[in-house]
Amino acid sequence: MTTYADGILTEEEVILRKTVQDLADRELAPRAAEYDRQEKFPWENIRAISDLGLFGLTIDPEYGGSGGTARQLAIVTEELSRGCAATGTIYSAHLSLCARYVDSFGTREQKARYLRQLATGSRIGAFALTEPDAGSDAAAITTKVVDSEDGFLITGTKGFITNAAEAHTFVLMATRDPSRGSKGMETFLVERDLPGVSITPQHGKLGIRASSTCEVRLQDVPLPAGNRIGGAGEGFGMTMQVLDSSRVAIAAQAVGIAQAALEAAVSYARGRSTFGRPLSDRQAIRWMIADSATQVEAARQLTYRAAYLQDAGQPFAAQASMAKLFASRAAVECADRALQIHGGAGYFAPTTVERLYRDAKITEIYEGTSEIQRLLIARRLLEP
Ligand code: COS
Repeated sequence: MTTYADGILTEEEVILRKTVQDLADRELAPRAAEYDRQEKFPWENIRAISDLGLFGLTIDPEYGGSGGTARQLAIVTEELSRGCAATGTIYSAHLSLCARYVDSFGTREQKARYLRQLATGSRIGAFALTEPDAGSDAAAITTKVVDSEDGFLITGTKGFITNAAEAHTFVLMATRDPSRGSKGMETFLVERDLPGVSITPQHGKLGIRASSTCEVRLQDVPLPAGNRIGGAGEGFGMTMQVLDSSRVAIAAQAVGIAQAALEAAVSYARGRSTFGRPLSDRQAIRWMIADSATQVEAARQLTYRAAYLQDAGQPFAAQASMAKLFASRAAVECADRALQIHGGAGYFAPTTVERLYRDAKITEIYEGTSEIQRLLIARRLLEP
């Protein structure tokens, strides 16, 4: 049933999408309910993604990646998320936050040391910015870095860190001096087995339950001098740039969830009869499906547009925010309509629509809430 904008994709992109679509239908979607129920990290999915070489999709070929584009990343993230949104989250934190950071701003030595294993998926990556008292206000972090004899010592607490329970490589932000706000921020590569690192899973998420989310505590964690990415005071700008590009991937994740909801709605409407006629004959149901299909298509085009600008080396941050803002709302509304069409049958687990309804919400929250996206879009217009 899938109706994608084939006209604007290259032949290579159509093949890529078909490959990941098959993986999602064959492996990810059938396993999604059980992983969700058990809150279990989907290692089988991780291996399957690794076997296809997708963990290195956008990583520089010099370091074992495929050098793919932002649009290819959007295509893959959408399809993975259509099958299993939690897997889309894991993939995105690994590739579009952690690996992208090292790829964009790391030294040759850092890239050689970390990117190869990230590209194969033999090591999972995480991105540790958020803290209990610093979410939307990213410059308010208090995790502290001080110089040591041969490098740095880091102390503080990070919260809501995706992949932390399984990750080896953390891109982590700390501050020299919290009173300096964005100007004090620095970025580090932290390995999980360093002394002073402790990781505590945070259970009970509404959705994307197969992805792990953890608190990461650091107590005088020693880092060699070579583990800082960029210079003193450069952390905030680099982090904002990585978030700009990763928001395109989250928009794509939302498109995948919305598409899955649309497909579930169509399938149920065709198969279910009430008052002697299929649901799909009812105008009320048709309008819901038409609205969802239109939102999915518009969200996908906004996402492709942001990715296109990124790939063309043009400013794309506002378009990334628009894509995330619109696509995340589309995911929530499409999941809501799909559940409404299913009625009571969709209100119980394990049904796809019940899971999608829960999974969709996070896309309006993480990597910048919808309120932060609006703030960023308005800033571009009002404070050029
Ligand atoms: N690219 C490059 N540099 C950027 C930038 C970007 N996208 N955005 C900001 N900067 C620079 C600014 O140019 C400014 O530099 P100067 O001090 O040299 O002028 C500096 O960074 C501070 O920027 P700003 O004043 O905009 O910072 P604010 O604290 O006002 O606002 C927002 C920052 C709200 C945009 C930021 O905190 C944000 O994105 N929050 C959401 C965080 C988020 O997504 N968290 C989720 C984490 S992952 S689940």
